[in-house]
Amino acid sequence: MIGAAHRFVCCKGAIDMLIDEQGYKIVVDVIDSDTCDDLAFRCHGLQKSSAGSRRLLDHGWCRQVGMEIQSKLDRAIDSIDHLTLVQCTYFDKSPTSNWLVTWHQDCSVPVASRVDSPELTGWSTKEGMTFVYGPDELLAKMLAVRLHLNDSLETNGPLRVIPGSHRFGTLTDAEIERQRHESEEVSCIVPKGGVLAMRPLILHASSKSTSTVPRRVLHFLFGPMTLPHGLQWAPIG
Ligand SMILES: O=C(O)CCC(=O)C(=O)O
Repeated sequence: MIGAAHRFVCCKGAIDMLIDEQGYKIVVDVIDSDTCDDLAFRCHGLQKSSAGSRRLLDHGWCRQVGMEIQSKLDRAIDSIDHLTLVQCTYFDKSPTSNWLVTWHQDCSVPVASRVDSPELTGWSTKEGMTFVYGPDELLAKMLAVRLHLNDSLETNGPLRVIPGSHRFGTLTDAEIERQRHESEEVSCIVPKGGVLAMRPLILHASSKSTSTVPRRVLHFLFGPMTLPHGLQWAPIG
């Protein structure tokens, strides 16, 4: 079922309720347009010299933007100041770099090193970083904040979400299929400089762009200060 594109404008209190109940929230006018252009320029330069796009926090300017966004959202998202910045990924979708992602949840978190525990699964290494599937109680506390460096439109492959799907924890493939057919999806239309804050467990997908307008996003991941099972966040910087 396809629902209308939704845009919620934040106000304190309501936003946390939306994130907790719906699993996502759009906040407009977080970063100004010139800064977005500057960030897009920096990211473009990086892509030329590096295939990697998950290691943006290696760069001081990106850490600074992440912290600035965190502080700007402080009044809009009650809980964000209790979280710490753990990763940033750059997504660049355009006519020359066009792609889609099928419905999934973000279950992997970047950690400093492997910990042997029967409760920890899904270990992987990507771009030299160690990832593990976060236990549900950890993933439920995490927040992804996607800064839009361009307008995200219906036509340039916006993120689509199934509101409320984060509340069911990590889903099996069959459960994802069921959610897809039984629940309404929403396109997250976010103007340039705005952010989409979302729980990583919310089911999300995106289609290929059919537009000439690029859709570039810095996807910041925030998590709680302490981790279970002796894990530690991957060092940043
Ligand atoms: O930006 C997109 O379209 C996809 C992002 C995504 O799938 C993710 O963050 O896991």
